[in-house]
Amino acid sequence: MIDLKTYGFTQIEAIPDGLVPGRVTELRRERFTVMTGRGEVTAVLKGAFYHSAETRGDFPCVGDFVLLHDNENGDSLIHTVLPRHAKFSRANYSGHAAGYAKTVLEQVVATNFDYVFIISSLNGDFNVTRIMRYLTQARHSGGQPIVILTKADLVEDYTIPLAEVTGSIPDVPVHAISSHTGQGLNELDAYLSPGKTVVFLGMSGVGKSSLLNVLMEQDVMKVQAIREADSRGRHTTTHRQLFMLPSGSMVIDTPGMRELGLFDAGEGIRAGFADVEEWLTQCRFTDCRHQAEPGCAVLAALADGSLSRERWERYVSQRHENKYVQDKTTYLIDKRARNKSIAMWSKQTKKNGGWKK
Ligand SMILES: Nc1nc2c(ncn2[C@@H]2O[C@H](COP(=O)(O)OP(=O)(O)OP(=O)(O)O)[C@@H](O)[C@H]2O)c(=O)[nH]1
Ligand SMILES: [Mg+2]
Ligand SMILES: [Zn+2]
Repeated sequence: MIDLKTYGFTQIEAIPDGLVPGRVTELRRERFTVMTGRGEVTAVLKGAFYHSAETRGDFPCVGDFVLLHDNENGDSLIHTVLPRHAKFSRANYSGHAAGYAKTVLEQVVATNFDYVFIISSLNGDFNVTRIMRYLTQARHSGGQPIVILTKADLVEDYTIPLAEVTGSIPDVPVHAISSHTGQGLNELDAYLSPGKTVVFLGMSGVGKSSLLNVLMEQDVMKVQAIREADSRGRHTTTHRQLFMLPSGSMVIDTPGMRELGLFDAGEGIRAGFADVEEWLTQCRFTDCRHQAEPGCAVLAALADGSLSRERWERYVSQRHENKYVQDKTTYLIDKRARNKSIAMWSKQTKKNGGWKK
């Protein structure tokens, strides 16, 4: 018997008859692996799920605690997703045409974690703006963001890029490590205590699975050399999976993202750029566009150097992207709600005397 408490499960009030609790440990296309009291089982979604979920975000995801109809002779059926205490989402653009997305859907990457490791390599592809985008998305995920700079063995002096990151985000812990030499790994012990879950996020090739393998003390995930020409990864990991470390904490490894699209990031932006938003409140006009308006506090702060241009530009571009995504977001509306709105609409048109030609 497996004690689900070791997987971070906290007893819920009453589990309905015929259902058992579990934690989703793996997701490949429509197939789930779920850790239950009798070990790992494979599972699919109960059909009703597709009709009652209001948005894609309600579908189960790696890290979720679920209730399922256990089936000892085949696939079990996932019946309910229990409330989440943490969730990391990204924007999933579809229908790209000449740089425009037709629609944006929420893609939930992982749930119910305690820490978000924003993993970035110190080698050729090092980029603080990108780290800050991940950070914006992680700030209101419900987990604590931690920045992990990998491959410290590849750079002559890692303290320079380290100082650049800590200077840009003074409120977030940053660690420089090497999975190859073991440097800095002991600094991570503080996060890896029993029952805690950490999600690994970052571009392909930054060394997420390499770090997982070191922490697991065995190779559980494939790793692959990055491309010589541009230091980019080869998208080696293709599915999300939760692992139980020997320390009793859990890691969710994820596939590297080509780009992280901000999704519903308003609060994360406000939290990460509170200083910038403070200047905004001091402009003379409430509808100031901070371009040439008299009494603009932002222009004044930029001019006297109390606000750096780089920081202002990062803020403006994240705000702009978040607004764009908000405007394009569509939700999969469940059929009942859609039918109801069609019924209401036809009642309305009848009352108005039908279609006016
Ligand atoms: N020198 C050095 N190389 C590293 C380190 N960590 C990872 N690498 C190398 O970086 C390459 C990519 O590592 P992976 O662990 O596959 O990267 P990943 O982030 O899991 O990539 P995806 O699965 O594609 O998202 C491999 O060649 C690793 O050996 C490190 O600390 N030092
Ligand atoms: Mg990987
Ligand atoms: Zn202004």
